[in-house]
Amino acid sequence: MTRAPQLVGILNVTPDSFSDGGRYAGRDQAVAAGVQMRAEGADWIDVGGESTRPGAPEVPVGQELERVLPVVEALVAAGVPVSIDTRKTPVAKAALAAGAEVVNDVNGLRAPGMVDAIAAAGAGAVIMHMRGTPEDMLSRVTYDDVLTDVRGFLAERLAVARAAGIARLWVDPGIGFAKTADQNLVLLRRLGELGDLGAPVYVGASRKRFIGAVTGASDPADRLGGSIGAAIAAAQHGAAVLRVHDVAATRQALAVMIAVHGSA
Ligand code: HH2
Repeated sequence: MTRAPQLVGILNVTPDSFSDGGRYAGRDQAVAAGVQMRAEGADWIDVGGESTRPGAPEVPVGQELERVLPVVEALVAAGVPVSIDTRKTPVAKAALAAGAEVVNDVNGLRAPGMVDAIAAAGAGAVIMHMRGTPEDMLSRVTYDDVLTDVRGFLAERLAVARAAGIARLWVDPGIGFAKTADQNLVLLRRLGELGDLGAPVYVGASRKRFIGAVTGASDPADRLGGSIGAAIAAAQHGAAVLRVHDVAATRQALAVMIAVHGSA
C-alpha cells in the first residue's frame, strides 16, 4: 500500500535559483507565494536564500539573512509551517528563533555548531547527501556504488544528529548534488534501500536537470510533467516527503496514485 507523501513547497528568495530565481522581487511577493502554496496543500514551505545549483557561488551570511528572515517571520505570522533551507549555522539559528520548525541542510549538518543549534532549539532537520560544494560538485561523481555511498553518509550523519538529541529527522539522497543523471535515476529506483536507516526519506527532484536529460526539456519551467513522473516514482519507492515547485499539480497526481493503489 503506497502512502501519500507530505509536500514541501519551494520558496527561493534568490536572484539566481535554477528554476524560481528572481521570481519574487520583494518580500510581499515571496510571502504571497508561500501562502498560496500552503493553500494548495503544502505541509511546509521551504525558504532558501542561497542557490545551490551546480556552480553557484556561496552567499555571505549577512546577505542570506537579509533575504530569508523577513519572509520567514511573515510566513510564521501567517500561521504557515516553515523550514529554512541553509547550510550556515547563523542563518539556521536566526530562522529558528523567528519560528522556523525545521532546518533543511544540503550539507548534511556538517557546519560547526549546526547540530547543537538545532538540538537546542528543539527543531527538526533534513540531512541531505552532497559531495564538495555546489561550486565544485559536478566534478565529484565517481562512486563505487552510489546508493551504498549515500546510505553510508546518511547513516553517519543521522547517528551524530541523534546523539545530539535532534528528535525529528529526515534523510535525503540529494538528487542532483554531485550525481550524474543516471546516478539520480538509480537513487530513485533504489530509494527503498534507505528505509532501514529508520528515518523518513525526503526527496527533491522537482524540475531538476536529470529530468531534462530524460525528456529533452532544457528549460526547467518546461519540466512539470517530468517532475510529476519523478514525484510518483519517489512516492511508490517509499518517499515520505517531496520538495516541489508545483504543489497543486503534484498534490493532484498523488491523489490519483493513492486512489488507484487503494482501490484494488
Ligand atoms: N535541492 C535544492 C535545494 N535544496 N534540499 C533538499 N533537502 N533536497 C534537495 O534535493 C534540494 C534542497 C536545489 O533546488 P532549488 O532550491 O529549487 O534551486 P536552487 O538551489 O538553485 O535555489
